[in-house]
Amino acid sequence: MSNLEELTSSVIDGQVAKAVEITQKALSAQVPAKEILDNGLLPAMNQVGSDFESGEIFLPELLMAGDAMKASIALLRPELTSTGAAYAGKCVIGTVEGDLHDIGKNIVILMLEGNGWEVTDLGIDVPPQRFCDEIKKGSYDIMGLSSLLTFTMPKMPETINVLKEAGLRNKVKVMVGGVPLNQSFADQIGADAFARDAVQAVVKARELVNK
Ligand code: B12
Repeated sequence: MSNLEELTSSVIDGQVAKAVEITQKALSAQVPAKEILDNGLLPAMNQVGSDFESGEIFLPELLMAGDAMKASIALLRPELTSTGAAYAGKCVIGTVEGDLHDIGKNIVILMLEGNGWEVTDLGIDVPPQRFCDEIKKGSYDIMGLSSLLTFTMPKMPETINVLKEAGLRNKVKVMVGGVPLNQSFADQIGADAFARDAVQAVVKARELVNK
């Protein structure tokens, strides 16, 4: 088994210390952080997602896998964010109210930061008004909303409406993402962009400020 395959299994098994150790070893062996993310960590999340769906694992295992994933990503952060890219713009991002998923959002943040974006992270379970207050405060180019749950997706149009009511909708572009979303949902709620993953998020963010 290669080291990255071993990393995948340690995340699936929720072995935080082992996942951290393998990640550290891979980084010391000059394996690029992006490769560790794409080939070691992300396959683990796909696997636990389908195991959870099919009832092979339950919430505690899902939580442990999430913890192992987050601990490993933390080690990749310095390399993923230090690309020396030119300043691209300012973005505020958060996971919508009722939703506690943040692994994907955090990867989007790493990629944006690595591509010259200044990012304010509002965290998880962010109420619409909290986004609105932040837009009022800062001169943001983009507001990013994440939702991994079908039942928290309606919080996205709700957040956009709160912005509209405050007269702030035209101050910022809205970019949405999360596994249950698609372009037609983004169009339907009046978002300016949808990105299916972190790489696309960087591309779409650049397009939004160049428009
Ligand atoms: C890990 C995980 C958890 C962890 C989260 C840990 C954490 N800190 O995030 C824990 C254990 C807490 C959890 C809890 C729950 N979960 Co969960 N979870 C997952 C799992 C397995 C992986 C999610 C993940 O991190 N993927 C990896 C990342 C990298 O991918 P991603 O999130 O999709 O992000 C990428 C893109 O979507 C995009 N993106 C994401 N955000 C944004 C934002 C912007 C602005 C942009 C542009 C792009 C973008 O870019 C990212 C990077 O490429 C998914 C299954 C799956 N396959 O998605 C289920 C899943 C999302 N969970 C699910 C469920 C049901 C739950 C619970 C309700 C379970 C329960 N019974 O309690 C709770 C809900 C708690 C809550 N209120 O939020 C369901 C949702 C089903 C649905 N239709 O809504 C899923 C799909 C599992 C399943 N197949 O049933 N979960």
